[in-house]
Amino acid sequence: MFIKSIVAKEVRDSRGEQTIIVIIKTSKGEFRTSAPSGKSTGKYEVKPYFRSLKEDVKFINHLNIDKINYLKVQRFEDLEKFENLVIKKLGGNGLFVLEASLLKALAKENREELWEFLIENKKVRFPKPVGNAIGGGLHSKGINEKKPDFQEFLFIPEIKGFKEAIKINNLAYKISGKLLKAKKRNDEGAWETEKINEGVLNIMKRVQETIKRKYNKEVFIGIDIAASSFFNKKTYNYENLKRRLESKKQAEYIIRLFREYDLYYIEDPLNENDFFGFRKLMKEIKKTKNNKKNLIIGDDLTATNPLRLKKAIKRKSVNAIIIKPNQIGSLLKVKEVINLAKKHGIKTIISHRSGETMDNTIADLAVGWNCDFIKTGIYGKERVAKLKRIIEIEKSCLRR
Ligand code: 2PG
Ligand code: MG
Repeated sequence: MFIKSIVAKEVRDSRGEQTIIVIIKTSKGEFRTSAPSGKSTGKYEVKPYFRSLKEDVKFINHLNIDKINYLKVQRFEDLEKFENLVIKKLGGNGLFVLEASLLKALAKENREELWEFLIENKKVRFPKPVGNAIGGGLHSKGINEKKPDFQEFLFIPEIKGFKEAIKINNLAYKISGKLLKAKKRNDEGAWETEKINEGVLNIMKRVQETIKRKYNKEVFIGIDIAASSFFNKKTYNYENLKRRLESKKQAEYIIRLFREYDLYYIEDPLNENDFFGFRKLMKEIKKTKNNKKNLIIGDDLTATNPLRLKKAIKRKSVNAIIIKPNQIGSLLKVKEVINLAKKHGIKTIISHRSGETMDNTIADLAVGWNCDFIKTGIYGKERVAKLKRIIEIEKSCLRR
């Protein structure tokens, strides 16, 4: 592959904040990737930029292209040679967009799409969608100064076929909005509400029942508690519930919700250092006899970092992990985390961030790397861009 130019620029994300885009030009075309940004970012994520966005942009614009072409990067594994040139000078966002654009260019060289270039066993499996329908926490402003403390209320359709599953999530979203009489949406396009935690879960139950009754389809309920965002040294401070819970009580509260609402998916129920608390929840869900494999998921806990996942595996803290490429930056590391998870039977959930762009790279990564789920919103062009991309891939596979 012969690179003609590499250009980095600042662009705005869905929150109107500045982020980075990288465009690589080769004789085969132009390949671009832009980065998302989190609001409930974890302590163990790498910084999005090495010193600042401006400096990452400048560094990329000054890369020595002859030197990069000399490396002869051809396969995914060759990324290592390239990474050595840049890894110490870029933050997670800068590194991710640069590497992703490079991979897209490489894929084209092979006359492949990114997902095809990445896939190893040629057996295409599609992820299941995890759709954020109702919001709270740091992503929401709330209504009349009230909002759920939990950050996301998610629907996960138990249906074959990605396109069909998306239809069910759209229905779940619409019915939720109606039952809540919602008018406003938050950062991720999820409904804003003044209902608090269980109030929202009651609505979700009704949505679930309606979908079963009217459409004869199954949809599971999930939450992202994003517990680190309201944990303060010793206690979980429920501002909206006006309650403080110590760690033990927090775990008990979540276990109660898990039983009462038959929660299938529980993300970051405890703070990002509490590997043993997570383990307690894992033990609890194992005791439950039902026909689904309930998920205890690490996001801030694991931060897409192989070392943190190793720790979580050793302590039996999670059975699923959120994968956000810009939490670590290096796509080699992202792949390493995914491989490690698979080796240990841990489900992988590739995820958007609350601040997004129209970029759909995570859709290709999800299919190419055989992830079990993809978490994005249900509503809003930046979220739908990712869903559409998977539907497009699904369609192209059906045609073959
Ligand atoms: C999360 C994400 C995405 P943020 O916690 O899972 O929904 O939020 O991007 O703000 O970290
Ligand atoms: Mg999360």
